[in-house]
Amino acid sequence: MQTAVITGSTAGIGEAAAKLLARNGYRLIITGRRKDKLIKLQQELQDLTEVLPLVFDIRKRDEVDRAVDKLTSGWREIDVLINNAGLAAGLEPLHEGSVEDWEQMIDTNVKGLLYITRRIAPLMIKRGKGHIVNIDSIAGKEVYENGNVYCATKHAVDALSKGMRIDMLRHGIKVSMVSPGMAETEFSLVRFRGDKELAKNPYRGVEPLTGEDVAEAILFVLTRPAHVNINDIIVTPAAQANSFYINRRMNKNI
Ligand code: NDP
Ligand code: 8X3
Repeated sequence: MQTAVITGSTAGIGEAAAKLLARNGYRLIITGRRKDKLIKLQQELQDLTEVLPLVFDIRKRDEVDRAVDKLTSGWREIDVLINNAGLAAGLEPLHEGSVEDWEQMIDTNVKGLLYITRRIAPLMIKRGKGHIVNIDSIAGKEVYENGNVYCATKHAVDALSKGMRIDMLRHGIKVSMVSPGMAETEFSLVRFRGDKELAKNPYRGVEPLTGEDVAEAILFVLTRPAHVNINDIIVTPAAQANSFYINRRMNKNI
């Protein structure tokens, strides 16, 4: 049985990935700040697999270190790390942006990813095997208006994934990316600070991806034969060509 760590498992893509991996026989370490959500997910999945919830804020290096230090020897045998925790905060032109939002995005999407990878990659290297899957975005491939800092953090995830793949090569650790387009999760609600009306805007006239759609791509990446590595999967709704072109009339139900 393989053990997978999924950061940001309390909602959206991470939660869907936890459910799909549990159904596919993975043992799970689920993480996030919201303890109640992690406990609920653990209870939901406990008949399928063993689940260890770890509550920490990925922006806080000491919390990440403490969580990894506390793992018992069995749980330190980690086969898969899914670096998923992340967010966009705000959608403003750079000169009107909030410095607090920038710091939150950089601290979570870039520094948080680095903190946890720095602790888990050596455990994989010691065992001579492992697979790191970084959740990037189409925002990590192209920059769109007002996306400035979020896009920069996702471009950083793209660059870090490429760098990690090179550094891990000699250790037999695979490094992949899954790069989604528009997925309806808590993402927009977080970006627009809980404003439900604004949060619906991006999905107007479109059938977006679900967390489950992205989880399917993650599972595909994880289940390739040992000699195959998927470097990146860019997955968008059928109605989205890229960050700029969206067919808002394609969803006939709207
Ligand atoms: P959600 O808001 O639904 O989920 C985000 C997850 O990240 C939550 O579990 C949240 O947990 C966790 N998280 C956020 N901040 C922290 C923190 N400081 N410490 C620990 N955990 C944190 O969003 P998605 O599922 O959509 O996003 C997941 C990833 O997918 C992100 O990296 C995002 O950039 C990427 N992505 C999303 C797309 C979309 O359209 N939805 C498209 C492309 C990429 P908690 O709040 O409990 O801490
Ligand atoms: C999330 C997708 O297009 O809102 O990474 O930036 S987008």
